Order: sequence, then C-alpha cells, then structure tokens
Amino acid sequence: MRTTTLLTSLAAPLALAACDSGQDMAEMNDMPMAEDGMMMDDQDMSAMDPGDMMQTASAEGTVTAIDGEAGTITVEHGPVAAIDWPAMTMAFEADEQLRSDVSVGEGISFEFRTGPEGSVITSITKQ
Ligand SMILES: [Cu+2]
Repeated sequence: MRTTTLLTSLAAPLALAACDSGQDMAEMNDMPMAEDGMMMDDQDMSAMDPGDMMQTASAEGTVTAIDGEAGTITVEHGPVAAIDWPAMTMAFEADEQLRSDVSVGEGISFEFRTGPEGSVITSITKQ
C-alpha cells in the first residue's frame, strides 16, 4: 500500500489534472500532494466503501505517449459515460507488459480502474 502510493504519486498529478472536474473525488484531488499522501492512510481507506472509491470502466482512444519511467501510457480517449468523463488526453498507469504491448499512434480499447490514487489500465485490446 505504501509503496503503491509513493509510485502513483509520480503519475497522479497528470491524471488528476485531467480528470478531477466534476468527479466525486474532486475534494481530495484539490489537496496538495503531500497531504494527499497522508490521506491514503489505511484508516481513511477502510472508512469508505471501496466501491465508491475505485470505479472500473472501459474506453477507446489513441495512444499519444508511453513513459517507461513514470510507468504510464497517455491516451487521448473518448467520453466515458459510465463514470461521467468527457473526452480528454490523460496519463494512465500501466504495467510493463501493457506498456510494451502498445505503440504511440495506436488505437486501443482498454479497461481501467480509477480512484483517489489515480487511473490504472488493467487490460488493452487493439482496435
Ligand atoms: Cu480522462
């Protein structure tokens, strides 16, 4: 948990900047990163319904960047009605396998989960 929080804090500002408007977690996203990290304490997480904090959705988009150092894939994605996201370009965390599986300019369909710790791609299907 601790390690994950530290790692995601590197990529989070990009994702949060892109996706915080109109989201339930906007309140949290407005906090400075240092405090945000402290909010991730186990006691805070267990006090909330995980179903409200992490949502799973799918989207389609075009890969615009892959950052091995940050562990992210940036996607220009279409609207995601299920979670009330407009179309935008944003960075998603993605593991090495997923990052190596796509290239810039490629069209993809993907599934992801999103919450206070950021947005993480869980699977990718090439279009
Ligand atoms: Cu987005």
